[in-house]
Amino acid sequence: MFVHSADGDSFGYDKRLLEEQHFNASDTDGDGRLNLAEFHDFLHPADSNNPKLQQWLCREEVWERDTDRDGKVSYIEFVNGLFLSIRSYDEESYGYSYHSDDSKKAYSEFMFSQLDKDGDRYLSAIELLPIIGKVHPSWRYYARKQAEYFVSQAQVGKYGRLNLNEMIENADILYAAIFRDEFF
Ligand SMILES: [Ca+2]
Ligand SMILES: [Ca+2]
Ligand SMILES: [Ca+2]
Repeated sequence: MFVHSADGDSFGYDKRLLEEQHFNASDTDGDGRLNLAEFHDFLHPADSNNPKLQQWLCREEVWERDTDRDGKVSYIEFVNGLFLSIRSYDEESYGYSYHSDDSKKAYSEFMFSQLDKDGDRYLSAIELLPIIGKVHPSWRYYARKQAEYFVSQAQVGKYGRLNLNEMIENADILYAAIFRDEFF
């Protein structure tokens, strides 16, 4: 249960406060400094198993998506931002796609109502926890996308594997896959 402050903002929307929370969530032993493991988590919160960092990612997500700055994510803010991220993740990961605008709308409304656990028609940070992994996919997701891209472009690895010669022969495509902006 999260305590709401007087202005209805349960997490704080000051960017500086958010940065402080990022640091504190990463500092698991609470000594005010980040050791190597904590610093790694700080830089890559989506790859961390630290529940405080997962919660922090949700707070940051609300901050990013809350365009009218009322501290919560409305259905409109959800559809125009988060839903698009989740959709592209589902389409790429599961080949799931939508056949009409009506089915998109129905699915977005369904997903919103599933996430809105307290039924207030807004999404709070804690309500984003179930989908935060899709919004911020881990490095494993990007690594798989890079590998798929390389294999599709190089048209090698007949048996689903690459040998060293194929990698060397297609080095330009390999580096293009690694440095393509769309993966990051
Ligand atoms: Ca520490
Ligand atoms: Ca809002
Ligand atoms: Ca809610």
